[in-house]
Amino acid sequence: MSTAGKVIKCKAAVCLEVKKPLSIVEIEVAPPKAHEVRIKILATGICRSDDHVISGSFHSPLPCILGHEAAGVVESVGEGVTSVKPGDKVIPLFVPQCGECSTCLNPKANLCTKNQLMDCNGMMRDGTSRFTYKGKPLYNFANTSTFTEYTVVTEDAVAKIDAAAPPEKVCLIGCGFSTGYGAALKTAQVEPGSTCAVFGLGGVGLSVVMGCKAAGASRIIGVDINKDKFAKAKELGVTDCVNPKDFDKPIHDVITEMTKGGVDYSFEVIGRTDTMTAALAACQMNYGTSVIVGMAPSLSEIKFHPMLLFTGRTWKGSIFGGWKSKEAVPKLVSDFMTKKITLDPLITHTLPFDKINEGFELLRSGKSIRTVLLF
Ligand code: COD
Ligand code: ZN
Repeated sequence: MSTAGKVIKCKAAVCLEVKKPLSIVEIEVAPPKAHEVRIKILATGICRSDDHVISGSFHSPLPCILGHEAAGVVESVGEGVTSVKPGDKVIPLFVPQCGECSTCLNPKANLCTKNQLMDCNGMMRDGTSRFTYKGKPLYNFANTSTFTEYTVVTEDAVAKIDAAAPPEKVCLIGCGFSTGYGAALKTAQVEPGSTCAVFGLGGVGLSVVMGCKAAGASRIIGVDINKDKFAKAKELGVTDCVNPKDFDKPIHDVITEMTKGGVDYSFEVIGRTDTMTAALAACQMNYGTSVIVGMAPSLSEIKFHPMLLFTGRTWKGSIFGGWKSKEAVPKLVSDFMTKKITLDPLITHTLPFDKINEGFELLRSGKSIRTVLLF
């Protein structure tokens, strides 16, 4: 029996309050309105950004449904939707691509002005929610909300992908992989033979490593305070691993000495202001470029000596790897299908959706790179 046009009752993991486990409850998901798409989620990854909301370090209105790294299948579409149809395999996009705004019209930019990352009000664009729990609306997260059996997104926040793509793998293209890989290839545009330093060797940092390697970097220095991350980092292309805890001087001084003046490209993939400045200081003063990939806590500010930039360094940020989401995601999925890119090393755990809180514990304890939840 078709569910199109009807309210769907389904299971979701709801974040009711900060610093508490998610609650697995039954919610109601309204049909998509015009230019919206309702998706049945097949697999979703757990990303550190979701945990930033649970821990309270990143503010998003609650109660909400987190999750932004997923793959699924279109259940139904609202009026006027033309780019996807029921049955299509898709990846929701936490950075939309409307195709019309000043960003979308500029080939150099990807952060569509319709994104909800900066001032997330947790609602659809008409100011209402498609999710209801106990008769009250639930907020969404980052245009996507994938910790639920069904979600509704706008048409510009969903990409159609190869029908044969395995959802339990390609869900990572919805965030972690693309964010890191693109930071190296698109934002920094790492060149063959260059030296790189990657601060933070989680799922996103390792994807930066893969991007640096694909670009032909000759030396990739991996920085992490958890030495258990080093074996996999080396497998993926890191040439030197350094643990800031092993030195009694600042890590940027260590890297500057190792590279006789600093790296060509550094990446901050932790989300801390102190490591953002350290990564900037670790790149070569005349021509080094440092890319901020991690999201710092909502209320944080950075204090740094202007000399770090005055001497010539470039400081950049990168969201979703600089990719124009709706057009890049299907291509990245094709690259996975043709084995140009690999995702398997990033997936350390696969759990049923009901064990989502266990998945978050694995992330917090540093034991997992990516946990993928299956529905
Ligand atoms: N020095 C060195 N390494 C450290 C330090 C430190 N002081 N503190 C932590 N680390 C290491 C940890 O041991 C860990 O290995 C790594 O840093 C962080 O990895 P994870 O697994 O916790 O996190 P990831 O890789 O899943 O995500 C990291 C991001 C920083 C990318 C993420 O937290 C984030 O901020 N994402 C925002 C980017 C974005 O665009 N999000 C949009 C979705 S809403
Ligand atoms: Zn993410």
